[in-house]
Amino acid sequence: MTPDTLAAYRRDGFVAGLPVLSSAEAAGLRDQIETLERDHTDGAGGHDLNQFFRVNGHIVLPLLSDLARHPAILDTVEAVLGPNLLAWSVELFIKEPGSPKAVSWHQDITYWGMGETDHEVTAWIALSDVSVQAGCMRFLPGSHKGGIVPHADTFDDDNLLSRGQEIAAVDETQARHGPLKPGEMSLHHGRCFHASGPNMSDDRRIGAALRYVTPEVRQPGMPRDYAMPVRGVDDGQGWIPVAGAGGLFRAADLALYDRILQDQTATLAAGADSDVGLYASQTTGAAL
Ligand SMILES: O=C(O)CCC(=O)C(=O)O
Repeated sequence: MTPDTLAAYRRDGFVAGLPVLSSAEAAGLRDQIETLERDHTDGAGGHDLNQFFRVNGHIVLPLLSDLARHPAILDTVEAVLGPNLLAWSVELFIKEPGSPKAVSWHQDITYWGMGETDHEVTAWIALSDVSVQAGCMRFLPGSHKGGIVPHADTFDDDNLLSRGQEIAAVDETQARHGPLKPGEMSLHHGRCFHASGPNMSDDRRIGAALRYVTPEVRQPGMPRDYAMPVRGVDDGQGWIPVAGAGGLFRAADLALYDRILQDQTATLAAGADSDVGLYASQTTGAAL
């Protein structure tokens, strides 16, 4: 992370095209994801694989807890947030070739229950060619400098977000695309307006969103939320520390997964007037 790149992040609320994984590492991770899809679609413990991919996958899938601890990713995140880091959430965003699935304009932090903190960042890692054609993210520069704006829930089937939430009126004329090659990363601030279009390419579009916070961030709506300390020290005041997956679908990790889901749901699904399927306590056999 050069000083210019850091300055661009602070000015715009996002930065794209940061090389963090080799193309062999990115291909290896993609292969692990596709092996899970082939062998474990039904997931475990009453949750299908899609739910683990979309919500807190680092609790039960070693590939995702390992990725959240990757030194090159943490070096970059440390330049933004400082030396003490926790991984709060890990999610995969996959769009099949030709799929209409898209992501509406939103600010991540709207439903996280953390208020408007600046002590968080999302590191989004491309595990395939995430081109403009493949539906890469686009960002509205400087939008992180304002507060959280109203969002409306659409529950649109073609929206990848948990409740299809969207900001009503966004002036897209200033928006910038953030295309990524496999192994490259973008960073975005939780208040930065961002969206992404359908995948019009002939390959899958696969990305991992790693959400980092610092020890001082609080979740006022919960006694304490869960996060995985990944670098530096945690004072243990704001977060219940979790170790990350100890093996694939380990019984103790599955039990923790359920506890976290139950404790987080009230915050993450707050205000929704329909069920937010991604946070359902049992998904096996259910359409997400
Ligand atoms: O993958 C996408 O297109 C959207 C991801 C996103 O909204 C996020 O990581 O916050």
